[in-house]
Amino acid sequence: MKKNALIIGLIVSLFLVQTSLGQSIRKGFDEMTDYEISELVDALYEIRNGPDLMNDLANFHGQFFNFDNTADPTRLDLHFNLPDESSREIFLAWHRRMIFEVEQALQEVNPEISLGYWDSSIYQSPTDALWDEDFLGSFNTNWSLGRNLGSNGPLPTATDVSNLMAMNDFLIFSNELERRPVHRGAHVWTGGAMPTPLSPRDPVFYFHHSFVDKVWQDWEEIHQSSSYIITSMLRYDGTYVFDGQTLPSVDPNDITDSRVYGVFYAENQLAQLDNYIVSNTYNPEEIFYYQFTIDAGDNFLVPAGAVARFESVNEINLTPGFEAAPGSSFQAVIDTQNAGAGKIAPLFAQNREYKPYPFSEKLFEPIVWEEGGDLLDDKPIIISAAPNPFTEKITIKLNKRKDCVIEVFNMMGMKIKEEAFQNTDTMVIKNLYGLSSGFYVIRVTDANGEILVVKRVVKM
Ligand SMILES: [Cu+2]
Repeated sequence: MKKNALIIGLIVSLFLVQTSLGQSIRKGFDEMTDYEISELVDALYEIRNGPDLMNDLANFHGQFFNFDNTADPTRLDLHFNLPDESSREIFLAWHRRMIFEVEQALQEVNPEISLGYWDSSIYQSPTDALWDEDFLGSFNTNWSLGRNLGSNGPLPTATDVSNLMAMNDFLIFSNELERRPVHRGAHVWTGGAMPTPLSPRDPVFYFHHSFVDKVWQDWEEIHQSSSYIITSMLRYDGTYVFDGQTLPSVDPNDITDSRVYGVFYAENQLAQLDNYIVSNTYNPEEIFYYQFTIDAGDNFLVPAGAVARFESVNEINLTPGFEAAPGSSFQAVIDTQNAGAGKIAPLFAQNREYKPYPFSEKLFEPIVWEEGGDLLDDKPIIISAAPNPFTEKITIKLNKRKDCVIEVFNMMGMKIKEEAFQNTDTMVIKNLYGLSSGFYVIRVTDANGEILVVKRVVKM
């Protein structure tokens, strides 16, 4: 069911959302070839010449970093909106869209490259290849980033990651991911710009946020229940102009699967490509490059008229469910050039222009990173709202007993139902079969009318 829904979702988003589709296999930095590393490094230098996207993103990120909404509850921001501001939460979706914007700019320099990710639960040494002078090391001096590797840890453990995977509620997962070392760790451990609101100035930000994005994608594969209350995002609300172009409007609920952007994550020398339709909206030729094994099947479609190429140094397996339709142009090739000494990069490295960021002590003031302790405070959280999608009734479980009122709203904001409950952690709302299918919002308030928690659900 999910697969068909995804494909329909992809088709719908092509026509309605009008996001550009890229394509990429993002791999751990440790799995990138010398060719990919040198091309990516060059492209990172290159995209700061001309319209400086990276600086624009850093300034935007700094400007809308985080606001306490008590003064103006409508003011949006990008971070730390949970657990008490769930209706404004966009952390994971916003950063997914933002790193995709950078990846597209990099692919304009070289369509064969993708972002890589830094799994900071494994790679925890300042001497890892990621920090080599010919990888991300050179940016530290050339861009005045002021890194201080390893100074303020801690980086996450493998247990931190697996604990996240076990969480059932999306908003709890998002909150824990953001505040604890899986996200926070790499920011403080790297030092310099990274623990500040201008962190997107450091290229390692994109490697780190690719990892955060992969953790979300892995979680979504298991739980399939990422869901936002908010339907538009800052910068991607259809009004922001960069370099003469108005950026498309993005509903965070349309990008809860990274495949919407043609983004796949490879690990352990395997890239599994599934549930995707090649569209060429962004790239006239979608190139999926991975040094190790590419397995493609399970509803991976290259429709008539579409152009796609798989390229591996080692192995490509086309398994049942893979389809290249008559009239499509599809190639699967083994990259023999790269099997040996490595593809020779058409270097413009010699002509690199270094554009250091103007150092400003004030702008580099570190963020005070909040611990995730909020979840232990007095506010109840929804453990589950099931079934979701629902048909006739829905059962809501809180993590603690409470006197509360449950309200159900439709997406126009009209209240459909209201029921009060005393000293309970399990509430059943019945007689919902008459509702038309679509999205609804469930709001739990306490006896004083204070909003405790809000959750979006789907009527089948
Ligand atoms: Cu951020």
